[in-house]
Amino acid sequence: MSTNERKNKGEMSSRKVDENSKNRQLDEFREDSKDQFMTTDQGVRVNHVDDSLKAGFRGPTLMEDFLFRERMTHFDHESIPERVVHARGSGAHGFFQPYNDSMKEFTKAKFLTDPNVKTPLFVRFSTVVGSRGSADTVRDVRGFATKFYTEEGNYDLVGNNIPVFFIQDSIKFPDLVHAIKPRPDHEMPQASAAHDTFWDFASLMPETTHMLMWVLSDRAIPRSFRMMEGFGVHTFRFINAAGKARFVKFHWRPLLGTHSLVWDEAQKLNGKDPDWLRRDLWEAIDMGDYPEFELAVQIVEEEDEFKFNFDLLDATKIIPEELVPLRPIGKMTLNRNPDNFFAETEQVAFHPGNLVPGIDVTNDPLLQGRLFSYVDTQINRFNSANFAEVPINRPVVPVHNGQGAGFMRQTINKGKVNYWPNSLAEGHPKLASEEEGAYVHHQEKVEGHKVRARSESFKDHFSQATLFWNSMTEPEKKHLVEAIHFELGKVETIAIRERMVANFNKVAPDLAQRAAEGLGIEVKPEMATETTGNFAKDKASEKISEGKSVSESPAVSMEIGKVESAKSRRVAILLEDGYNHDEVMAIKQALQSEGAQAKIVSKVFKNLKSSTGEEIAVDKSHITTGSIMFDAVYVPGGQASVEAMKKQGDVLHFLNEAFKHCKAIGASREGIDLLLASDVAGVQVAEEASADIVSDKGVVSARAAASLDAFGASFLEAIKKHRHWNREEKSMVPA
Ligand code: HDE
Repeated sequence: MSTNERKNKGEMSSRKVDENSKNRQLDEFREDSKDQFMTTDQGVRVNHVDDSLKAGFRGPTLMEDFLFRERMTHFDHESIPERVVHARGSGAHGFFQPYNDSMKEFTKAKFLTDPNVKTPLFVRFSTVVGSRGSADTVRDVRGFATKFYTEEGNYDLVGNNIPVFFIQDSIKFPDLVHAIKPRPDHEMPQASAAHDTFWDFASLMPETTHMLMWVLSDRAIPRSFRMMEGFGVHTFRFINAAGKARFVKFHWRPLLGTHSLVWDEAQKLNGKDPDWLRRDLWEAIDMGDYPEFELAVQIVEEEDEFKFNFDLLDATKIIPEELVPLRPIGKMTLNRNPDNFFAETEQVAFHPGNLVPGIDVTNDPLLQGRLFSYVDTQINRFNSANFAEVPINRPVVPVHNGQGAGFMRQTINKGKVNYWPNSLAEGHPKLASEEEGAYVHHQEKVEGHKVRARSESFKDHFSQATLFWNSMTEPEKKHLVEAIHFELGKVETIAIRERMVANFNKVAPDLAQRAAEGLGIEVKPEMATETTGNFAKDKASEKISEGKSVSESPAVSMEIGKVESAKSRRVAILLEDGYNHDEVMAIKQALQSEGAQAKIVSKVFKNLKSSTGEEIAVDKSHITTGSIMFDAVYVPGGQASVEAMKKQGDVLHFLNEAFKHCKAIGASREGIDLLLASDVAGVQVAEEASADIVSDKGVVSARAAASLDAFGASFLEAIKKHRHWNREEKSMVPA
């Protein structure tokens, strides 16, 4: 057996992948300085790094100071260009495991069909518009990109938390991004669409309307990366072992449910903790609250391509789940934080064209453009085609080809042959057949004239925007209208506001009316923009006109069918000296038993003394935190504690703000007096001395507290609901 044959034989068996394959591979590149001497990059030990080498104590620095030069050169070159979009991101490692082999019927992708395989993966969540140092909780689409290190090579699912996109053809992407990014003259505003240029573009491009509805909804201000859905957006293809192809849409569903912040809270968090989402992800994984997402797909037979009243290749459309239900495939668990932000989260390079056998692309013109853009952009970021060799990007299976040169090449390819065909290396590396795992593109008949145009089947830009609006609950509609008031209220050019409202009028007259009311303008339907694009009637457009649709899609609402869970929710317990220890302990335990986190919040950091002499440590002082950093708040009894807090503006503000943001509030015994001293209004509380548990609009109180267990259970029920929007109907308290 020749060396090559031996090597290849070994490699065939080394294509087996397990949950830890990537971690083991990364281990080869990890550096741990514990118990080590400091060295230069050349491995020479260093004795002093506080002074440069000088001619005399006060003399000039010498050119020969290799230590100084090395440190400074390294520092000067420490950054790479940030991503042109999705610059701000947070990463995590994890694995994916199918529930069963039910997908075998549809795809030959092994990592989706073998329930015994745990495929390692890396996820990067991101915002789109802001630069790398921008705040997390801005109103924006979130990126949700997953790199699966499968035994058949890397597969990237580069999705977003919104299932549609702004535009239909990727040639418009540079215009879209220019319009939404800060203005070219003064580079403002950062990380926000609320400015004239974005809405100018949007108002002239009606194809953006459906996506705008999602971006104006609470989906664009997620409570946590762990609580948002993910979507592949485009229609892709599944190919099974027999070569049969079907259309497929990918969905990630968070097991904690899909939940959002409120806008006032999101804006305040930008100041109080601009790393809110990043920190939330990091801390959850650090504490063992591993984020979990279910992967599900919608599958459409090829012969049903024109069964709907929209084009499956149009990325501004969803397939309503009511028409094609989701089929669960398996679960992703994120269980490890990166070791090094730059090496992993910054250097990870995704590409929708990283495909494995069993998954293929479609002719969606938005996807087609992406297939070019991602590699191109990596070359700008890495200045080399060798970015796939960076540890986080390497597949866990062997790589062999003749592509051996370029900046920063790591692999040392042996031998004189780097071309194919060859006889000098006995035809190695050899080509694989489809049976041996080669990627073979799905054969699709394509014919047509060379045209710079779109099918008329892409022409309808409003029906699904209307579907979205019709599927919202009233609180969701209210938030969406308020988002319009904010976003368009920041637009100074009145004609842009008017054009947008006229476009909204095509979505739903009541939406336009409500939007106009907050903007001081009138609905002028004649200002609506005509659909742009060069459309042509073709077979597809004739066929889809008869296709199926729905008038409502409850699945797009975040409120209907909401997952209710207290898991990993953060609850503030407001205390001062003299608090009731039994109550605090009982509620803390009740919260923890359902996976919620309780934190003691007080004026200053110290050990607080209870009315019965016990002590408890303060986790957060008021100056370092705020209600916006919690999901719920609890005020236990204890006369002295409550009396002290009544005099603190911070405490009253905390309660008022939590109330305004519709969060669960719990109060027992004298704790209720603090509620009564605050601006919490329009809800029933247990005022009477004998009152047992009163639960109204998420405010749970118990004066007699006959059973702390029952009180804890009621409070938890309120927390699980996430928000109590019915409170919003009442006049609001200042926060
Ligand atoms: Fe991207 N997009 N995109 N995009 N995209 C990038 O690639 C692009 C689109 C998405 O965490 C860039 O590596 C074009 C849709 C995510 O590293 C760039 C078009 C969807 C990420 C690029 C789109 C996405 C990117 C910038 C229109 C959801 C972050 C840096 C045709 C399905 C990945 C980079 C990460 C990043 C191009 C539209 C998702 C420039 C041309 C639709 C999650 O290549």
